[in-house]
Amino acid sequence: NIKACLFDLDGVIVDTAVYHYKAWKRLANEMGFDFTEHQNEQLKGVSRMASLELILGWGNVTNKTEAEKLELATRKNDWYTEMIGQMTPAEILPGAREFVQACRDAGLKTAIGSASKNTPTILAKLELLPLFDAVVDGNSVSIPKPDPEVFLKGAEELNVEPSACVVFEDALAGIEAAINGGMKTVGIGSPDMLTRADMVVSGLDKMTLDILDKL
Ligand code: B16
Ligand code: MG
Repeated sequence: NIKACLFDLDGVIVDTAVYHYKAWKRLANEMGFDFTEHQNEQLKGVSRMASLELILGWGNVTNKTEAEKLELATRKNDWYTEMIGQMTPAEILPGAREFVQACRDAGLKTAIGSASKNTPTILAKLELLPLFDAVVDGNSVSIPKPDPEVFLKGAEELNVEPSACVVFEDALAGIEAAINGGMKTVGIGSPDMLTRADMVVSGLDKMTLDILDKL
């Protein structure tokens, strides 16, 4: 029986992908190349430095030292944090607050499991911090999804065994991380992409507590 719900942040609770895209695009443009919104899809759930590596590859940029890469990632993050600093609770994705609250009202534990180091800022801006019993993010996790570390840490902080946890994820690597951790999965997005999830819904506005019983 389900005792806890663990939520990915970007793509599940809020759509920060548009801000990531704007900031990465600005960085790429400064280096003299561009990439598409379709390519940007591949960056979802991927850590900051791994995202940079992918983008440099798309621009055939091969001459950057590690120090230069750090500088590039920092520059992108400065633009990104400027944008997320303007976010308001109006940007919470449809049904997200309501579903998390419904979980809590039903006595389930709730946690965030995100790759983003900006998670605390985003949750504060969205005024969602009180809705989560635990927050595990890019600041406390060293191995990226599809490694289960982020969700296993969440389950541990909630004191719930992995088999009693459901993970809500929009990225395939995140679904795989949850499966690798022995958890149930709900994909947020399209069933064509999230083929390994136990079930897929288009958004948390389509979730109800009784669906959880059927997992
Ligand atoms: P940051 P999630 C991920 O968040 C994003 O999907 C991904 O695009 C981003 O690169 C990553 O966080 C790291 O973000 O630069 O803020 O540390 O989907 O795991 O909530
Ligand atoms: Mg995500």
